[in-house]
Amino acid sequence: MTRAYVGLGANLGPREVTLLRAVDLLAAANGVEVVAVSQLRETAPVGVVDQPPFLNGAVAIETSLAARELLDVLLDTERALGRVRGERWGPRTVDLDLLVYGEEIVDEPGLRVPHPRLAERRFVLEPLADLDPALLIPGLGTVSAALAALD
Ligand code: GSY
Repeated sequence: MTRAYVGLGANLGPREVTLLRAVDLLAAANGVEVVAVSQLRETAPVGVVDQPPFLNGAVAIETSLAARELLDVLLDTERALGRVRGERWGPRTVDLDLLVYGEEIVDEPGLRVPHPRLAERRFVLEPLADLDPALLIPGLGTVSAALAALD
């Protein structure tokens, strides 16, 4: 079993309902056990700023799936919740990002773990800190140190 962390985000539709439904769908997936869910926080959009505010959080899971299989579960879950891929940095009904997968560093087409922009994103680091501030992000250090570096 591997401990993994998944980022949750939404800025269209009933954001909280959608994110809680995403957590339920992940919990129901084969090979996935949800261990803990962070607070959900409203955050100002980063990148393309002319879009609605996001609701962001993160979930800790234990999984028997390989990283690529887990990514497929995340993509299936997004589709089940009605996500249609539009503009790359644009608004979305739901976004599930594989942030951390155990101690593994993966750099393959379509799958980079830890998530490449994790260290720059307070909306990702704060939920991870809710779950485990001492979490060691492979190649980066602890979540709490990454957050302190943003201050
Ligand atoms: O990368 C995920 C989508 N996204 C977000 C987000 O989830 N939260 C905030 N605050 N800004 C964002 N910009 C993008 S793109």
